[in-house]
Amino acid sequence: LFSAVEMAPRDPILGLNEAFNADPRPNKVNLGVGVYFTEEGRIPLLRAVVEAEKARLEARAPRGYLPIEGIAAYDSAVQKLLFGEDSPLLAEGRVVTTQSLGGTGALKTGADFLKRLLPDAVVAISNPSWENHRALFESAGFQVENYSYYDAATQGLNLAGMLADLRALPARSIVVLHACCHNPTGVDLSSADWQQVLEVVRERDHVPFLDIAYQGFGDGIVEDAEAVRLFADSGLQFFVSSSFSKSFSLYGERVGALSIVTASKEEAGRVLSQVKRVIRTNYSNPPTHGASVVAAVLNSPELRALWEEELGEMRQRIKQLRNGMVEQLAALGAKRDFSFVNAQRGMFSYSGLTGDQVERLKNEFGIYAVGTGRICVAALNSKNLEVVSRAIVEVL
Ligand code: PLP
Ligand code: TYF
Repeated sequence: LFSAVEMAPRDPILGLNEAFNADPRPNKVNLGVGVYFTEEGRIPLLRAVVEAEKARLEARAPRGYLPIEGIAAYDSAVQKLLFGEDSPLLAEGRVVTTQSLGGTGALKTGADFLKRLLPDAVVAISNPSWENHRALFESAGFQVENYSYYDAATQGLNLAGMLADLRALPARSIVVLHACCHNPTGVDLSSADWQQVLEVVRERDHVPFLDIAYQGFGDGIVEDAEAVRLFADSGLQFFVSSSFSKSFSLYGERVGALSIVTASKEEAGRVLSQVKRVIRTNYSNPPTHGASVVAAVLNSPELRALWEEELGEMRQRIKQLRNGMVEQLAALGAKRDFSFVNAQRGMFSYSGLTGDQVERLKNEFGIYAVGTGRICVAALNSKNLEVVSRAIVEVL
């Protein structure tokens, strides 16, 4: 049965973790996977999460099956976070939200539903994008293409190329957009850029699929939802996949959501029934713990305030680390100006390091980064910042 099974390639990012864990060098540094680490190098357990978990344990909450679409209080809290408390779309009942297995699960459920709706559509993702975007949509049966995004010459956005590529796609293509904190580049669109993208999407009748996995890591919870709000105001129908893996530091609990903006409450009912069918045939219904914790935090004024404070601390600390890296590299006489790192948003920086340089960082210094030169700034700390900066200067 298995004699002809070929070895599948490793996930380029998760595979790095395995190599890192097997590395015996004590001063090794993992800048590969997108995870936020504290100053002590640990994945934080947020105080708001601890409080909510304590209450949940004390209540001896039963673990029955959830509804297929998940916890109602969770789904509505997600909607408010994405679209805003006063969103007319929510008041009109036009948004369908289902709890999902992380942001990845939301993308897959959305992709499977879209395959039923638009079986021949082309999916377009940014060049570059999170590796799993292509794999997820291909595994749902779509042809996946790239649209221009990153401009290596300016270390910024290639807006003209992006708009031209979106225009050149077949009408009614599915366009996957990183709503904030672009993975892997850290390069985001300005408000004016978003407006232009929206106009092309409208003109070409494309189906926008906004992926927001880092809300609150860029400029703030509301600020980072700007693209979602802009599309919400546009009258278009669109998809949003969202994740609490990073913003609640709940990576392993798999807490995310798929939201679909429809034209009417009646349409929303029909769409929900079909999304539930996709979920039922994949995993039946979602897990209880992570989403009940997130719902408890978002729906309690005290815990919500505590979470916003903790998220704000993570966001500010990443900005300090970006600046720390820029300053260290300059102080060490790096041959290149790294100030672009300060303009990037979220966990990642496309550092401009080549594959060979990344390989040397690993072999000579035990510093792990993605082969594309992506580094996770949120894995730096005051202890490893200088070591990493020295090594970068060394390999440049
Ligand atoms: N989308 C993007 C752009 C991401 O970077 C990630 C990272 O993990 C995800 C989706 C998936 O999120 P999750 O880990 O919640 O599945
Ligand atoms: O890009 C990252 O590092 C995160 C984590 O298959 C991740 O988004 C990476 C690869 C993967 C799943 C999650």
